[in-house]
Amino acid sequence: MVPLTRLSLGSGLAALLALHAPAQQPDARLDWWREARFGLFLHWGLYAIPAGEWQGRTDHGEWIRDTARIPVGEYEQLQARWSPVRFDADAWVRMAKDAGMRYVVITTKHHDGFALFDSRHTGWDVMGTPWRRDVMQELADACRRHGLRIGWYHSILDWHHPDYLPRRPWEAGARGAEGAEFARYVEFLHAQVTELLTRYGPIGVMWFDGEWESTWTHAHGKALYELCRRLQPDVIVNNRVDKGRAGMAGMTTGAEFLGDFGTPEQEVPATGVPGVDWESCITMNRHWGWNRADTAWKSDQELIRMLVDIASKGGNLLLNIGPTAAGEFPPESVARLKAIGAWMAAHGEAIHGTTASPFEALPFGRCTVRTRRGASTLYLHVFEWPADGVLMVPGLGNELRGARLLADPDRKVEAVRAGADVRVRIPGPSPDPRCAVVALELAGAPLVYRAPVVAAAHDEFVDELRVELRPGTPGLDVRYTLDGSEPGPGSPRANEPLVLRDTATVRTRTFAGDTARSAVVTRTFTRVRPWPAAGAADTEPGLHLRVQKGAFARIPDLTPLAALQAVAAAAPEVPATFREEDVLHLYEGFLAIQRDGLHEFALTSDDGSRLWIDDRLVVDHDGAHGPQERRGFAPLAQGLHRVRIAWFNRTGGALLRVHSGLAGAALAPVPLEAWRRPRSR
Ligand code: FHN
Repeated sequence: MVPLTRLSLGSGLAALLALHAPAQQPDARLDWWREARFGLFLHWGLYAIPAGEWQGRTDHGEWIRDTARIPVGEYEQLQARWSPVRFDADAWVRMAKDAGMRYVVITTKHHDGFALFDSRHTGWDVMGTPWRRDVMQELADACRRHGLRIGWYHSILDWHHPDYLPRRPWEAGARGAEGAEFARYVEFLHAQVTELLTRYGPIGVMWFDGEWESTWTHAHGKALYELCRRLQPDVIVNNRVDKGRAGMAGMTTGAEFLGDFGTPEQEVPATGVPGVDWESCITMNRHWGWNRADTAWKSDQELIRMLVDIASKGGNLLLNIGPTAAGEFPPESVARLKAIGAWMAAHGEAIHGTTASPFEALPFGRCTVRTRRGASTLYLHVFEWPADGVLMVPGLGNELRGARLLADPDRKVEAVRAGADVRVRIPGPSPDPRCAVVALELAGAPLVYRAPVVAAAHDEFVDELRVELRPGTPGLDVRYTLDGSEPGPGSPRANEPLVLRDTATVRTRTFAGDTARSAVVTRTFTRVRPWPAAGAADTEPGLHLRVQKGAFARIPDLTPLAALQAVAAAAPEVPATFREEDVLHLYEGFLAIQRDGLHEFALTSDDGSRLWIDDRLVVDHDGAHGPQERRGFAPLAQGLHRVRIAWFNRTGGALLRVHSGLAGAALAPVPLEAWRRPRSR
């Protein structure tokens, strides 16, 4: 039996109470948008004419004026070539509607500044082309004919307007900023937004972008948000109007920033956030604007599962198409819209008007929910069809009222209670391997007893480990066993955290009295021996550093660096003033560990980095990325341990920092005196 010591539960209870703090009332203005769940994003403009190609390179997109460094005068010549003779707004909107999309967001103006609408504030617009048609007017009218909402993508950033600052670095000389006044650009921006919100009828969404440059401030964002809401009080405005977006993860970082929804880009958040509205914008291939050479198309299965995953987390999917210069959707995009539409024809009720899953995770796929007075429907989205035809729905407490297969309503589906869970049996093959959906009819709103939370610093420990067992649903008892047997009503209650001093398998579930209410959670914690310290060595403070120039995308084979002359370094870090690009650092020496234990290490770097201790890879944070942290663990005995840290910086920002601490404790910078190198003779 494992000796146990009991500790107080104060902090755990506080955390549970915070878990269920009341969310602020959702803004009914977004109700249509939440119900929609699915929209079409369109990136269209002059950049469709070169179709991604310029002077032999074929990887450009809507940024081509910048990535191909096209002087503004040369880029302006595209205006005379704009003639999308096959543009048909009705055809576009019908394809979107048939795909199950409920709204369309189109680029009124991208970063190149070219307006796809008739703007009275510039000649750099579609009326200055031989084609002379207002795309926004035609698309807005078509959307209204087909019952879809229309939204405007509008770039704050503008590489054409003489008053926009800053200039692109590569053209700052040729296109000087003398006389440029950003305030005057802001007036122009407001004037065009006013045109877009006063001349085209009710607009569903203002989708701003290009807010990241330093000239755009929170004050500008606030004024622009207020302008939009003053002109159309019901319009929804994304969070890129202001300065609060957390990079490509897209969520808003603080309550002081404006914007009605978060905007993850090319990614789907790991989980939804109750009470937070968000929409992931995703391309069908790799480019937003049309690129003829881009054949990296996502499959319709990938796109359907992405839509399901997003809806199961309470978000929206804004799926992008880059129409061609002729005014057509690429055939690959059309095919994917049709495939998604065929799936939505049978499964749309499991997406539109649904809310997020009440489960933390489901082994077979995802779940969305539709609630109504006194009843609800769980839509079980099955990605992995079970060979035995059985789906287990964990911890579902509701009375069952029926079950059906959306794609094959005549097929027999049996749903029965199995203790704390519900067992759904659907003999035979999946009716849609991309994603089959079982609708489970329930009495009342979903009642899901979440499995207990098993909180511990790590799955391994050196001397002892604190393990906290918390009910996933407040108010239930948590019972557990430590010998691998199934917890029952007579098993010990986890009223306080456990302290393990030997390897143990914890199995736990929640109970209401003697009735099991949740699934069983099983986790094994292993006591390990610490890695032995190196023998006594004559060392001095600091590390050896070897430096190699080169453009790295990943950490290379480090063997060749041994031939390089080492210099002294106080620690594996770079100063905030560090600006060197295309460089690799290799730090080597010892790390002095003060006491036996499971130690945790955090590497924060821009770009990639790796940490080895005693030649074992402890943190792998390789790859080209921005300033991000990654952690790892190592069981270490007191004494000196060999250490190596490799880090490279490509271009732009540079950052390297190492924090450490005993697992479960707060991490702190490694003390300088802990870095040791062999004493130089
Ligand atoms: O720079 C733009 C990019 O061209 C594209 O419009 C995406 C889609 O939202 N947004 C910006 C990149 O984050």
